[in-house]
Amino acid sequence: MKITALAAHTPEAVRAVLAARGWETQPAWFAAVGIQPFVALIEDISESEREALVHWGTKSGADVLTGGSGLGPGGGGWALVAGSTSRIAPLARYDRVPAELSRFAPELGKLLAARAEPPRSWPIRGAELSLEKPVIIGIINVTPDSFSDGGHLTSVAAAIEHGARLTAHGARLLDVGGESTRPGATPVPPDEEIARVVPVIAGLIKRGLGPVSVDTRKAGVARAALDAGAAVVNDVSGLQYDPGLAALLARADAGVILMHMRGTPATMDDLATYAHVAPEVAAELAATAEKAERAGIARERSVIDPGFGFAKTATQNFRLLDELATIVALGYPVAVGLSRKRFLGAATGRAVEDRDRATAVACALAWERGARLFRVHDVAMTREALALAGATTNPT
Ligand code: PMM
Repeated sequence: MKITALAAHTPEAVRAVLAARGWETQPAWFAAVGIQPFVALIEDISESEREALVHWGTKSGADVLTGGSGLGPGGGGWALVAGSTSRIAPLARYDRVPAELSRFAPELGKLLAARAEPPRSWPIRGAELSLEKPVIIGIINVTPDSFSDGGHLTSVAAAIEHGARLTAHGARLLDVGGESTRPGATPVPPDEEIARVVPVIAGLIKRGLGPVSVDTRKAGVARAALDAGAAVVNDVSGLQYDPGLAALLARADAGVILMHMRGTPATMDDLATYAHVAPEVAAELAATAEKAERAGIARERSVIDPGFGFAKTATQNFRLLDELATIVALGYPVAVGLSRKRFLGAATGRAVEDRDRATAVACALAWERGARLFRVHDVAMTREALALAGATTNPT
């Protein structure tokens, strides 16, 4: 006799064992995915729903832990349901569960579907970016502090040259930003922001570089950038800053990055208050993505981003990176902006200009947890880290 404990953090080990023993590709894959653990926290439920869940768990072999008052409008109780995905799956079917539990089916169904069929590509204006391989987004910041040593024309030329370098290093999208969103930064008037980003976007497109994304919270700037040829709008405010942006994006065919933050760069540091950061960021991002869809932005055009460093302490950023799967579970492609951020310095003791190695490692960890898009300054180093991460987690 021989007993081996298999790697269970992905379906791959189980799939390989079954395939080696003659299973067809599809059934081997489905069985392996079914064995993957699924853990769901269900909140605001009633006393009778809690009891029904405990009873269901006993019968179906799932672990169910419950607590809370069971009082209040939504119920106030909670349950943690855990087990292999195939054991939990019947809970997402009206016809397979007692009537008291049918309220959970639609939401659980969405989560299970997202896990079974994660998005494989991202339609942006004029292109479709495959997510089977990491998408590295190269940062081109055209804020004055980035180009303090040059006049305006030199700045534009330097920014375009920089874009050419990032592309040569493997960037699949170039993100042009004209307003600093660092903690405490003051807003830039729209005309000034347009004057900074539009010549660079137009110049990149003219050189055949891109696709190009514009990093802005403002509808006016987004409109000017789209007119200049941008294919993506990256909104760090997640549609909170400018009420006109959602309607503009609904009319355009651009890709959209919806980032999580609370407040504005001026106020966000005081809003880093979470009981449990990943589920709270996930809930707030889900609300943002629904708002986008209600405004008429096609669901498949939205990418979500948990907003590392925005209204989060260093400890919260570490928790969020570790629990990134909670964000990925929402079913949208996930982008991460980890590059050179303060919390990387907190872990490594390195100054901002010496954080590219930490950035590359953090991106590899994020890939392993399901992120697919990576916004970075040093594209070459991150590409190397992600090439390794991709080769390890995507066996061919
Ligand atoms: N971070 C910054 C700016 N834009 N956009 C997205 N989508 N995600 C981010 O994390 C993000 C962003 C701030 O970083 P920088 O000042 O180094 O560009």
